[in-house]
Amino acid sequence: MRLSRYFLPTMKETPSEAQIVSHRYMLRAGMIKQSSAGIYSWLPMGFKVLRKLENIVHEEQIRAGHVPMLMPTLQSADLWRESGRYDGYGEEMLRMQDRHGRDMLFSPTAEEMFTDVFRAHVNSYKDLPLTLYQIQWKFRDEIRPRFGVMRGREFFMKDGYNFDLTKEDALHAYNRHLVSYLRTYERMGLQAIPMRADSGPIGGDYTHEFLVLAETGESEVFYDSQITDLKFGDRAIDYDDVAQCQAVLEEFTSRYARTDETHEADEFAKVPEDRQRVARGIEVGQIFYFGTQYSESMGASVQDSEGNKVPVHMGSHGIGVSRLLGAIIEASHDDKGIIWPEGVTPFHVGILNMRAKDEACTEACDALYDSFKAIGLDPLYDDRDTGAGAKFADMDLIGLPWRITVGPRGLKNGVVELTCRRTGESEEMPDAQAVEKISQIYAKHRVTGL
Ligand code: 5CA
Repeated sequence: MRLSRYFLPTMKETPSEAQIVSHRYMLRAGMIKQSSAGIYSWLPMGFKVLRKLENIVHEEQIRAGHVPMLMPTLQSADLWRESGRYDGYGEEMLRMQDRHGRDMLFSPTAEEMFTDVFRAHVNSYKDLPLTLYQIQWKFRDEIRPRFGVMRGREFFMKDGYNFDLTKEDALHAYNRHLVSYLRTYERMGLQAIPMRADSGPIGGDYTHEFLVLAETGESEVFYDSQITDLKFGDRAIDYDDVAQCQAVLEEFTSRYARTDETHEADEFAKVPEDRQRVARGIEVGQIFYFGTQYSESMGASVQDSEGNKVPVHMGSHGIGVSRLLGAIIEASHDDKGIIWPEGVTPFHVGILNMRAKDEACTEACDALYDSFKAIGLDPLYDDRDTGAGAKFADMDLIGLPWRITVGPRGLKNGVVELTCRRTGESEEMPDAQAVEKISQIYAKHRVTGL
């Protein structure tokens, strides 16, 4: 993309309404614009990162054997009356009526909707196990929407629902989700720690939240510092392998890690004192096993191998996709702007033309731009005829991990400058070598989506 043809409305001034750094940088980098409290327009670069996160989530869910689909955002209240949650959900549910006076609502989550599809089409244990999911907008009329996309009213969420014959199978689905989430967050350059949590209005006994440590996090967390040494890495996982998924779950959840809702001081005291940590975290996902709570109230059952009708065991599993943008920025920035991890960066590399009026510079930049496009990478070429200061400031603010600066002096010596956003280190090299280096860096960060 050439910046002169893109829409990237960056701002120098810090917007006064933004209290935390991710919100400030998302506004300043022209990624979002508030439309009303807790509701945002996604400007092109914000939308681009949101799509990347969505695609990573799809890839990892499909890898785990889960099946994508899409539900409506507006749902009939009758379904929610069946499960008994219509009255119980409270003021967070946005309710409305259609022209015929029928009660409708904007989906805050979708247990009822998925259970309804399941019961309409699945009758036999032979169709199990089954995990269906969607990535769709949700609405919760939060009493205090704040921190930009972190606590919005409208937000983008992946929600998955497993249907299993037995509790044992459903717990395997739970473990499978935990494993796939660990992989997902790591690909986004994040460390998200599974912590034992409270189930809230979704219900259920087994639940973990995934927390990204950050000073601005809304939850207080208590954990054993050994947990932060765990890496999922490149390990090969067979998601059908019950023992392997169980082993990963145990590895990542056996040490003390709780949110304030489930914290127990005497249990925490058993962690060696030098490893006890109290910090803050951002909840970027949650998994639940809730048994037959919804399948019983809504009549979602299958015939087992002996012909008996039994309610299915279910769980639901969510990732806050739009919240993740904020969480990633909270975890990765400096005082000049965002520092995108390679796996989620909106553009792979920035090309800075230091003298747009110089023919040699423009030719060299055009050639670099074409080379990156030819190998399937996505460069952002700052071809604007503006001062160098403004170009550097914008590039630092939007935080592409790599930048190539092309100036007349370097070109005379046959070199361009390659700079790493994170370390600030620069290296001069011929343009072909810079392209090769960037290509290698991104070889393991390709995202395809569905
Ligand atoms: N039905 C279950 C799992 S699919 C569910 O709704 N879980 S949840 O309530 O924990 O939401 C899933 C994730 O959505 C949360 O972990 C959080 O990352 C994100 N989320 C929840 N509320 C908001 C909000 N107001 N703004 C942004 N993200 C949110």
